Amino acid sequence: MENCIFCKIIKKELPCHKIYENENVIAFLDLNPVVKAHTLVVPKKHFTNVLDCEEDYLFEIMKVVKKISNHYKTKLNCQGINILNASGKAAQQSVFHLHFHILPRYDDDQINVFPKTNYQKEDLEKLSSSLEM
Ligand code: DGP
Repeated sequence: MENCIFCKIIKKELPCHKIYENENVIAFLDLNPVVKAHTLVVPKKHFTNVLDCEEDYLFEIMKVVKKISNHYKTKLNCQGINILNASGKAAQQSVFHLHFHILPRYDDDQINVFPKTNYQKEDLEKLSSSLEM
């Protein structure tokens, strides 16, 4: 992928602040961190997002997500971790190379990644039967 910024980082054509790397996955600090140690976990193979990612590859990525999350729990003494992914523009994806965000969290950090809204609850019974796969 010629113009993909994360492909360029993977190929070492652009710098990054690397936390971890193996054969399939690289993890580095986000350039626009929401919290301290905001980290991106990125497959070395180019996928646009979760929707087109091979399942086996997804497993390799999640193994690294878990490894780094546990590392941060010990190293940073954080009390929680958010693992976030944006798949698609409507979901606020801005870099179209699959990645997962790891956000170390603290009880008193005042960050709200799940804001309360006035969204009207639907009839969940109806909704679930219409969505059942
Ligand atoms: P998303 O909006 O979910 O697609 O997240 C993309 C993230 O990537 C965003 O938090 C900022 C970060 N980012 C964009 N360009 C670069 C870059 O060149 N280097 C690094 N380290 N992070 C980047």
